[in-house]
Amino acid sequence: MSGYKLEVANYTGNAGDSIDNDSNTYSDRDNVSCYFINVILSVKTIQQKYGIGDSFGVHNGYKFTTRDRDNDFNRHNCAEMYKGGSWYSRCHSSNINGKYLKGKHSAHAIGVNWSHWKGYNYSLKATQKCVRDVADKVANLITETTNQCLVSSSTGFGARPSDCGELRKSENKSGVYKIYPDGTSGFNVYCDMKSFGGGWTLFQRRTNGFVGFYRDWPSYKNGFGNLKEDFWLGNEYLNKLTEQGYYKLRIDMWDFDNNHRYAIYNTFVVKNEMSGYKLEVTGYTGNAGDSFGAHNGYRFSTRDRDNDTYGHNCAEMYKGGWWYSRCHSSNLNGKYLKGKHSDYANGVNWSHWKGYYYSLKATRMMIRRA
Ligand SMILES: [Ca+2]
Repeated sequence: MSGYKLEVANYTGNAGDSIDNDSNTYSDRDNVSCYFINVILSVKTIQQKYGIGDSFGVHNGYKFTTRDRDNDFNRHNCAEMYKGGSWYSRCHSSNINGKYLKGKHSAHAIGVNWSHWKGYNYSLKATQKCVRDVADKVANLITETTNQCLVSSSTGFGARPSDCGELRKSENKSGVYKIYPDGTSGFNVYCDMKSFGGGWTLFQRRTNGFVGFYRDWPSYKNGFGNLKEDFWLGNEYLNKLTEQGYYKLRIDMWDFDNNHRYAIYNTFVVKNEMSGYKLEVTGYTGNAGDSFGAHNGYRFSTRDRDNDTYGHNCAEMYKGGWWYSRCHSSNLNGKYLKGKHSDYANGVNWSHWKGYYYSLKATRMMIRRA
């Protein structure tokens, strides 16, 4: 038994034919088939009607998961978390068997979502009666189950949130909170509950230069500074956070004239220490220019640990800890030089916006589940 493993390719059209055949297997008595047909009809309808982005292809190769059969690649049960049945991975970019929430919804990714079109907080309206019927049935079933389990599950979530996004279900004030990513006994982070929808877990902030960032490997590993002011959360924590699910990265920057620019990356992972806290970052959008994407695939370097691909030690040359290559297009952990500086590339630099001779006034790096 493959667990109804999904094989899709080439989302522009090839999926259609095999989907038609499968749709004949629909049976009201068989829940799995119900899920199956619902997904298939929805995908087809959505793609044909709107010609929208491929939020389904990434599910290719994964097994089908339901609330009572966890076949996904997340430590938790994606079906349970996102209230559907699907070929969840870790967990989803589309959730068309999610709850039928009729448009905008506040809880993350539990609706009939198609992330590349409407994001994770908009539940689609099904266009075919058959789909709608199945969706309603699933929704009813889940509502019943949720009601039965309400006490234990809500207590569980509130007590051990895996990140600031989950914590936002019970807290709406920005500040320092303890979170419990997978495989940890918990640690403190700063949560931004206001900006851009809130639920952001901060891992870097520069505002005034009082905290020095020219530090060694253990400092960058375990973090330093003050979570309420300037700090680096720590590569170890960053690894634990970003490996427990899909995260996007948001970077905000300000210059000394109080201009603001930002960069968002749709995927962001920091691998473990064995890998050198290797960076995976892709999918830039924003108005600051892409000065971080070029660091994708590189390991972290500090003044005492040269993991870069340059002949000399970039961290030592440019006075920071970063995912240096040969060496950088951004250096947000560089020296706090307050605007224009004469030494090349050793400030808090973001080359695509301010070049290599301007050190930014403030920066903030934060993550939220994608
Ligand atoms: Ca080197």
